[in-house]
Amino acid sequence: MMNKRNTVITLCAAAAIIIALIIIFASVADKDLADRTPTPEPTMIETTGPSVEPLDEVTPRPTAMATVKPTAKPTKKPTARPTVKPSASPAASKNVSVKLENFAFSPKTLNIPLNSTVIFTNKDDVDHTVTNVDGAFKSELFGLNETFTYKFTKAGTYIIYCEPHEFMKITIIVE
Ligand SMILES: [Cu+2]
Repeated sequence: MMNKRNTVITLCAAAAIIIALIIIFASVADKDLADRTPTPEPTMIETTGPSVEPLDEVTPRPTAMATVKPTAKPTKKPTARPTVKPSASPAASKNVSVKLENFAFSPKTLNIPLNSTVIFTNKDDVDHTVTNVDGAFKSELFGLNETFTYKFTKAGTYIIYCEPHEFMKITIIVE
């Protein structure tokens, strides 16, 4: 029993010594690491310093990319829209000539943009009228080389005839 107790005590003491040595070594190692780290730290700071700056440079880059994208988009949109609109609006209104000749409208069908003006000219030595079936407009009888002018301010299909000669017809489509 005494031998076993002594062995246990010896083992415990040895373990305690070993633990103490480990602690001492660990603390020394920590001190060594702590002593060593300060020396690399300045070099690390120098290395991390420049590496931090690129990080700052990286962060503005996305902002720069974002600033470039919005600037590009608005520039494209205004350029495209004005180009389409002016080309469409000037073509919107125009003056078109229609003849009443040989007891017939010429042409017999006509497509015109909204707000266009049509000038009807009588080329017969017989009086004609320009009369809309729906009553939107109606001319008086007018003779050779006389004209009747009407501006189409509403879109739609206009069927027009001559009152004395109902077979004279023209269809005008206003878009
Ligand atoms: Cu007529």
